[in-house]
Amino acid sequence: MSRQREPASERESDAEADVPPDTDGDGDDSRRYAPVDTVCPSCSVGCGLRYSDRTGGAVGREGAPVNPEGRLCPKGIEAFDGLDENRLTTPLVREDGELVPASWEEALGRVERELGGLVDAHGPDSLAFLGAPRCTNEENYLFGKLARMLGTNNVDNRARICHRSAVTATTRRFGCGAMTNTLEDISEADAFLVVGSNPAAQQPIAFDSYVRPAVNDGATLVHVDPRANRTTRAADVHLAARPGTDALLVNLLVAELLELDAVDREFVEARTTGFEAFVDSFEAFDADAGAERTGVDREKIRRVARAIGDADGTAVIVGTGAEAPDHRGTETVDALLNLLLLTGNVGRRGAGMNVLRGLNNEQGANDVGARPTTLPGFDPVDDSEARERVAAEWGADPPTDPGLSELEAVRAFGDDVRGAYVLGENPAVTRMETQFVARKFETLDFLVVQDIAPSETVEHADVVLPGSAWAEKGGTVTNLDRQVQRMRAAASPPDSARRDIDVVRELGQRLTGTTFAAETPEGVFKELTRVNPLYAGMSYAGLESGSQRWPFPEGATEGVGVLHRDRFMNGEKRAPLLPIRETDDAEGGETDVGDSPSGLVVLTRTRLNEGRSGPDDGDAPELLVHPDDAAARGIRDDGRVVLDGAERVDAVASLSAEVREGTVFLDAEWADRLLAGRESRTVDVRTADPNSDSDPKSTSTSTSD
Ligand SMILES: Nc1nc2c(c(=O)[nH]1)N[C@H]1C(S)=C(S)[C@@H](COP(=O)(O)OP(=O)(O)OC[C@H]3O[C@@H](n4cnc5c(=O)[nH]c(N)nc54)[C@H](O)[C@@H]3O)O[C@H]1N2
Ligand SMILES: Nc1nc2c(c(=O)[nH]1)N[C@H]1C(S)=C(S)[C@@H](COP(=O)(O)OP(=O)(O)OC[C@H]3O[C@@H](n4cnc5c(=O)[nH]c(N)nc54)[C@H](O)[C@@H]3O)O[C@H]1N2
Ligand code: SF4
Ligand SMILES: [Mo]
Repeated sequence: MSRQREPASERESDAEADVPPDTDGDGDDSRRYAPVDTVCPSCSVGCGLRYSDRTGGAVGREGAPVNPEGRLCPKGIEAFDGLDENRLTTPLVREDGELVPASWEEALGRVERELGGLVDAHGPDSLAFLGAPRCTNEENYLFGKLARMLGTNNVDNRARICHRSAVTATTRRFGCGAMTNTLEDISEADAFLVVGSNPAAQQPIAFDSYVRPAVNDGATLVHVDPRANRTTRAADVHLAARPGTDALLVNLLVAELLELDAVDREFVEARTTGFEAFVDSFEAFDADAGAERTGVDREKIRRVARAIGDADGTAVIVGTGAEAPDHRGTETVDALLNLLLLTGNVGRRGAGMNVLRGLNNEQGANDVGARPTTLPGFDPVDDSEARERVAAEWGADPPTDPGLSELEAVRAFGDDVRGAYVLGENPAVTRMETQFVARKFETLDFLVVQDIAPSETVEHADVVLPGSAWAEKGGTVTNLDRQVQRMRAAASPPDSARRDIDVVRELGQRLTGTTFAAETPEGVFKELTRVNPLYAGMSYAGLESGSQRWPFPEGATEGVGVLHRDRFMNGEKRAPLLPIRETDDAEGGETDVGDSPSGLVVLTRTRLNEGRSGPDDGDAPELLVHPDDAAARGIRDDGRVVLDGAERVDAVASLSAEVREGTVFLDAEWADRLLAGRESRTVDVRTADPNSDSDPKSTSTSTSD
């Protein structure tokens, strides 16, 4: 599929507003934003918004694709707040160990020399490109193109980590890891099975506009989470399974569904393989023992199975809590896919596997190829047709061997990887051991970081390039249900900061010696539609007043809502049902609980980027403890406690039945310190109160679900 390049004269202007600070000259130097139609940068839901002079903040846009009523959550309303604070406004280069201001020419020249020098001396795989789920499709596309034109597939983005199991398992079985359905159609579900996800708090407009109304209309909401939270409050049933037993819990549901004969035979016949072996694998399944291990009453599990059996459509929603703590297993999601296939809840409205992604352009960064194993459009890096497609466009063959993932790349710093280009992410903060990561960054020969604000990663940089915040750039972003929308610049970057896309383009030109990229985001998007078949039929004109959803083939008038309708995205008619021994963690699996007599499983939530407070604040964090666990340890409400994990953390106890017994909840900044580099989430928890009278015998066996 080769199409003519657009003649230069036909390149549309992007109509991007360049709004200088203090346009009205009233001496108030707080920045003004143009009221252009753009997209909320704060989560993957992708609500439409614009700046309002009246409110001095963001307001929703009526008729926007995701939030047509113009609703925004508090985080969206604050999207423009603080954009000027703490900005990087001039390039920095390291001189005698210190980062000092430099000209763009000096900074870019150094990046060109250093990265180019590493390629010459050690080959292109000595470089890693890390970025950027907060940046646009166009920026991520060019970032991946730069890596590959230089000869390496070492390009990744770290938002892949937060939904790794879900995306991996769904891709393996259905050929595509994206949300199988759309927000709009899942509102037709009769049952929602929400596992390890708190959408009422984390994707509030999606939840309030598409899930809550269905529940108010009578759909059953089942929340599987060891901690009760905002989503639980809207739920009909809360299954607080012990951490580590989610797959077992889902298998218990499947066993009940088999017993109820709630199998969609027609679907199973037409669209699955392995049914007999699947059923056989449940023969020796001991449901009573299983229920016991999950800590959930079997009758409650039966009730949920009946609701799913009776439902016309069941939609599964998963979040970061469904991820394997070791970032490797896929048991929970595989068990959920079995449940969906068995009940015929795939390829139709009001159903499906709905992975609610996190950051605003997490989906898009992956779609356009900021991944070590796939080219734009998810074709493997060794797929000959996809390779030809990009080679025709780039004038260079992409490398065939898969690259390193972000975690692998960081581990290889100082060894195989000598230089890195980090765009809009902060990989120095990870769940790996902090000192280890810091040491790794220091072993790099050269690190360039393009960011808008100082960060832990910037501290290690040799060159810092000040980029543009979301409100200062144009381009497209792709939301959690595959809708591509236009982000429009409402201001220009402050001082000598530059638009991210311009910086990547210039480095591309310098390092590849080619024109590298079109001059406008629109030109780059046009190129992207030629290399990514999922975006083939899209255009800025088509996106003008709304969204276009992938897959959007060339010549189509609209995108596809429900995936896998007649065939799975891998071209197969059928997907495998996986026998229980491949998904079950009942044997040999761990519940985490009981590793040590005083051990409790630490639950946390995604590190919130708003109001980031941390261990430096001096205040001890709050630890939610179940009253029974507290009694067993002599821990009092408001009493001081000590947690011994990778590091020691001192906290103040708050007794609450919100957490199930055997677990405690702690905010991520502290949980990270406890769990850094460990595979187990279990830590010792003890009172720091010298007068406490611990009575281990008072532990009760009741559960909080
Ligand atoms: N306001 C705000 N919204 C955000 C973000 C933000 O920073 N602020 N971040 C965005 C990002 S990047 C992401 S990835 C998403 C995250 O969205 P979610 O994944 O919905 O967010 P979490 O609060 O981390 O919820 C995970 C849930 O899993 C539960 N959990 C923990 N362990 C287990 C377990 O073993 N089994 C089960 N069943 N549940 C478990 C936790 O108790 C918690 O309720 O949110 C996005 N939305
Ligand atoms: N320890 C620990 N690690 C985690 C998590 C956790 O809870 N704890 N959460 C995980 C999850 S769910 C996620 S999604 C990831 C998030 O991982 P990151 O995306 O690395 O997280 P942030 O801290 O938001 O870092 C984003 C960086 O990009 C910069 N930035 C923002 N917008 C732009 C832009 O438009 N252009 C440029 N050039 N820079 C920009 C910000 O200033 C910031 O330094 O972290 C994962 N890792
Ligand atoms: S739900 Fe997400 S996209 Fe919508 S306003 Fe809130 S933070 Fe922004
Ligand atoms: Mo995330």
